[in-house]
Order: sequence, then structure tokens, then C-alpha cells
Amino acid sequence: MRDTDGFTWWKHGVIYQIYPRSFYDANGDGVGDLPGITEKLDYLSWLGVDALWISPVNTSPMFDFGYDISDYRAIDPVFGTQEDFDRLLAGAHRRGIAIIMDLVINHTSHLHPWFIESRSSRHSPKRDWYIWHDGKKRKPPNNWMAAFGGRAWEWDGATGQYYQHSFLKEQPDLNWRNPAVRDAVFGDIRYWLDRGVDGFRLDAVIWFVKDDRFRSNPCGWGPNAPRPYDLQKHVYDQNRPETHDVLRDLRRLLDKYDSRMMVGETYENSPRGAKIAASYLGTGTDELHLAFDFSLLFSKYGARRFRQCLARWYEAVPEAAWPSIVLNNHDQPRSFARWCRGRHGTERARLLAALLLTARGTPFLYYGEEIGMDNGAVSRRQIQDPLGKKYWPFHRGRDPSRTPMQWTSGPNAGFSEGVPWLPVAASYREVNVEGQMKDPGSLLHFYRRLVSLRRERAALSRGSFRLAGEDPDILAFYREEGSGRLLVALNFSRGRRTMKLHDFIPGKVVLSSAGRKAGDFACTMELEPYEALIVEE
Ligand code: ISL
Repeated sequence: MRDTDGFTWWKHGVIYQIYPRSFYDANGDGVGDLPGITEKLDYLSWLGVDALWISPVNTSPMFDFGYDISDYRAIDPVFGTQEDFDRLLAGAHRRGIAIIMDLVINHTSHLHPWFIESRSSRHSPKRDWYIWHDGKKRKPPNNWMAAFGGRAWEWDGATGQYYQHSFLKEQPDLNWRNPAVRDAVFGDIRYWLDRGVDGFRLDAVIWFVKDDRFRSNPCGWGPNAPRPYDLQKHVYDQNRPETHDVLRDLRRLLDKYDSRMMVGETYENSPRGAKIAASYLGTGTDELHLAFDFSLLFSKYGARRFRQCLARWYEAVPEAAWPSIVLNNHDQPRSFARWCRGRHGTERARLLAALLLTARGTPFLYYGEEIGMDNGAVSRRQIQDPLGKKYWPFHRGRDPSRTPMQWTSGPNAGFSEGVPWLPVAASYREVNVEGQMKDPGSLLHFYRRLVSLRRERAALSRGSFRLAGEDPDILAFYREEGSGRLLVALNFSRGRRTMKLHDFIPGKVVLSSAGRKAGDFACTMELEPYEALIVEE
């Protein structure tokens, strides 16, 4: 891709996540598709993003909307054809945009031919491709739970054994200790690398390898306790050391190609998140290229908390590696719903935009974040997500952050001419791309300005990072590269605040969310309520 002097696309560019069912529906069946993404490439190029991560589009029976793959080499007809994929890839590359596929290899669909063969008999040559185990006195082999509810073991009456699944029972886990599994999956990965795909987002990395002695987990108290899954410490079914071997092998495979990358979903919702995510970066050059620390995403709002998250994350990332920054994805409530509802919502959203795009690390934007999309309201009848179906009303599932992209104020928010698979969020009349494109003062234009600033100023995309001050309401930091030094100050309070900085040198405004003109002089650091200010010294 577009690697030029000092610019590596996955380090210095901006990555945009698309949930393809919900982005744009080109054929009117109510479900977003690949031709839909291709149609919107000009928009994405106008926004200035460097890469798209597209949630899974491979053939799938859709028990988990694509996170259950039954053919790694094919495109699911609901999203289009192989040719549609090639057209998207070519169109993106023409515009200098890289394509990152979602690689779901912790498990397959139960309808993948490998699993069908594996479960056909205890003597099947593919039996050991999945994790089969005898029961203990008619009970599951140990106490492992599935992240999506119930036991991690499903009884197979026909062959008289249990198989293990970390998520739904329709998502049996592959046995990554088996070299034949590696060879087969690596073959499928090479298939996409040879077709020109630029990278992969690796699903569910922490679950890849399980304890070889199948020991039961000790009791514990996790983030969503008393959900049974969080009543144990996941010592033996997560983060096993052998997972690093798999990543090292994968890295060696990718390194045979030019400028390809992989970013891992290194999930953890606890203060240990940064350390765990960073561990999968290995030495910095031998495992993942990028990992996700979800601490900001799970954090409460505020300068102090966000500062602590950044500090921990940067401290954990190995010297030779590179961080990423993320506030949203398809599994969690949208940042707008978490932090920006009510008065001053848009101002708060601007602060988040500035945080995402000026901190050190590759920013990941989730579709709709750039216009301030809120969670949608999804009634019980409309629920699609298996998690919502299972846990309503305690957990309403992940549909609210997956509602259709809001393109216009017209019917179905301009997403589809059919009946959308999920209802559009009520905010679409005021919050949509068309309206915001016309308004230079909109959130969308603010994002676009920030994205282009990162390209103009190497200090923002590549520079060093140093926290400035300890103000409880202001998160401030210096970004420095060569002779360029920028001060970024984000006022998270609803009041006007003056920053006390012993080493502040008055400078020119580069960007302000509170109406100051670029080029004006900032002699003191008096910040307006919720102001994001970038000053060049
Ligand atoms: O989102 C979660 C709980 O609501 C997490 O536990 C999440 O399930 C975990 O991070 C793994 O997520 C990934 O793999 C799942 C898939 O459903 C998610 O969409 C994906 O991001 C199984 O493939």
C-alpha cells in the first residue's frame, strides 16, 4: 500500500471499521453489501481514511452474523460475489485505501466441512481438528463456560463426546495445537494475501489455545459478574502461552509479503487490559503488528481516567511496537451513547474525535462515529443478535451499535430501498452524512479536518508523546517530531479552565473546537468549556 518515506499505512494512517450488513445496501435486500461499500469509496476517500477493516464477509450461516465461517475462501452471497470483492479491493487501492479482512480462526461454523467431518466419527481424520473430550461421569470435562452463555462443552450424542466452544455452540473452537489445522488455515490466509488483501483483524486472539490438561478454572469475580462466565478466572481457557507461537507463525507468513499487517482483538475488560494486549505484540516485531487495548472504550468519561488509560497503554507497549487507539466497535455500545447524550453532546463528541486522532497510535474509527451516531433503539421483536435473544432484558445484545449507517434524512436514512435488517436509529433525521457534509461546522467536517491534520503534521501521526500537566479536567499532551512540537489540550469539563503549564510557550492555534481561528495567537491556555485545542509552538 501507500508506504512512502516514513509513512507506514497501518502505523500512521487512519483505519475505518465497517460492519458490512449495516453500511450501505446496493441491491435493496435490506442488508448492506460489498457493492455498497464500493459505492461509498468516494465518501471514505473524502473523509481521508487510509484503510478499511471490514467485519466478516465470508460464507456463513450467520448464527453470529459472519463470525461463524463455513468457507474461508468464499464470499457470502448476502454480501456479493468474489468479483464484487475484487472490484472493491481494486477501487480502494486506486484511491490509496488498504483493505483489512476479519479473520475468525479461533473457531469455525459448525457447518464448516471440517467440523462436519470431525464430528462424523471418533476415527475421522479431522477428529483432532477441533477440541473433543470425554465426559466425567456424564458431566462436561471441566467447568469452562462459553462467553455467550452456558457451558463451553456441547454433548455430541452420535459419537459420545463433548466438543468445546468459547462462544455459541454453532462456533466450535479449532484445535490450534494440531499442525494440520495451522497448515489448512494458513493456506486460506495465503489465498487472500495472494489476492491482494492488505491485512487482517484477528478475532478472539486470547482464546486461541486452551490448556492441554483441561484444568478447571479457579473461582473469580470478573467485569460482568455475577454473569456465570465472570465468576471464574479464565486461567486455563484464555491467554495460554502457546497462543504466542501461533501468532509468531502467522507473523512469519505475513512477513513473506509486502506491507501486510494484522491487528488482534486482544480482548480484556479490566485494568490488566493494556498489559495483556501488549503481550501479543511480542518483541514488537515478531507477533501482532497492532493490538487493541479496550481500556478507553470501557473507561468512565473524564480527563483523569483517560490520561491514566493512555499512560498505562503507552507504558505497556514494547519499544519496537506501535499502539492503536479505539473508542468503538461492533460489540460495545457506541461512544456517543456512553458519553455524549444530553446537553453538550456534540462538544463532547468533538473532544473524543480530537483524542482519537491526536493521541499516539493508529486510530480506529467505527462507521458512523464521524457523524455522532447514537445507539439505535431495538425492540425485543427486532433483536437479531443471538446474545440479545438469549439475555433480554438483562443484556439487550449488540444490535444497538450495529444499526444502519445514516446517510440522509430520507427513507431508511438512505441506507436501503428495502426493509433494513435492523431499524435505523431515530436520530437519522438530524444526524446524517448528507446534512453534515453541507455544514462546514459539523462534527463530520471536524473529523475530516483532524484526519487531514494528521497527514499534514508528522508530529501527530508519528511524533513522540508526553503528557503535560496533571489538571483534573484537562487532558493535555505534547506531540513532537523533528522541529515540530504541538500541544494538544482537551478540556473535559463544562466550565472554562485555565491550564497551568510551567513549560508553555505561546503559539499559534492549529485547530480549535470552540471557534478560534487557525493562525490566531494563543498566549494563555484558557480553554472554553469542552474545548479541544491544538497549538503549535
Ligand atoms: O463483546 C463481548 C461481550 O459482549 C466480548 O466478550 C466479545 O465476545 C469478545 O471480545 C469476542 O468478540 C469477537 O468474537 C466473537 C464475535 O461475536 C464478536 O463480534 C467478535 O468481535 C465470536 O466470534
